[in-house]
Amino acid sequence: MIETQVSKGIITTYFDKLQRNLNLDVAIVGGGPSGIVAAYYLAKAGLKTALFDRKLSPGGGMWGGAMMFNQIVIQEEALHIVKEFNINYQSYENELYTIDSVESTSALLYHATHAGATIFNCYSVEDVIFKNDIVNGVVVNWTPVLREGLHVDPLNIISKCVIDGTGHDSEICKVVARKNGIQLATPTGGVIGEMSLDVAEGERKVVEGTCEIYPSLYVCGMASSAVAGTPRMGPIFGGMLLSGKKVADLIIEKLKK
Ligand code: 48F
Repeated sequence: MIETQVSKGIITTYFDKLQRNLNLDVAIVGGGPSGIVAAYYLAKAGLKTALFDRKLSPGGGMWGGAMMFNQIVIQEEALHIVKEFNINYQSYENELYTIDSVESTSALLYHATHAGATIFNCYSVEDVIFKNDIVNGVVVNWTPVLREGLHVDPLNIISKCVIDGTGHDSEICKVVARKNGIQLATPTGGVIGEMSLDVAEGERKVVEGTCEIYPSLYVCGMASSAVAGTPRMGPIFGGMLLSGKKVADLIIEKLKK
């Protein structure tokens, strides 16, 4: 019966995929621009990478441009990433470029999965696994379970490194700080905070904010800015793309040693 075949095709291949991703090199929490770019470069480097996003449609704040005007502005420094993802772009002014938010979000998602990263949508990361004070994985549950407040236990995903790409809420950093009774500080030099401060001061400079904020926990995108407690950045995305590539580079260097 074709009906049974279709159901079986979905169920068996989905659970194969889930089983293959129970032990990872890198678990990325959050499918905004920074997390998806990180997923692409990590998978391209041959690392076993999965990205978890609580929404049905990953992409974070990218789909809507700003105020749902679906155009995105990026700085020239990030143009090589736009080209790598084969996204059309237009030169605007002052070394700024514009891209279509729908084209670019779908391009990021397509190239990340095509490079070998697995994206799990409708997954919320609700906790972090530690082994000997080192972050060693994430605890996931269905977003609808959490939304409904159902009493259903989550599942564990073991991972050598975890990336917090949850945007302004920096949810994973908050969990790690709370569980350890500590405050997560930015590294000396304050690179993380500069990302938003520069824009707040009206400059067009772009900073690729990221770091290993706790052993084996990395932070990228707006989460890194939020951890630093700096003002919210305007809707300009070059830093998000560069931050995703930079966090991938840091992890590739660490894991490939
Ligand atoms: O906020 P978001 O787009 O992350 P980003 O990569 O980019 C920020 C820009 O979009 C924009 C900006 C640029 O100037 O300021 O805001 O830093 O995407 C974060 C994603 O994380 C998901 C959420 O659904 C969103 O798609 N997310 C947040 N918390 C969790 C999560 C969680 N606990 N588990 C799974 N996904």
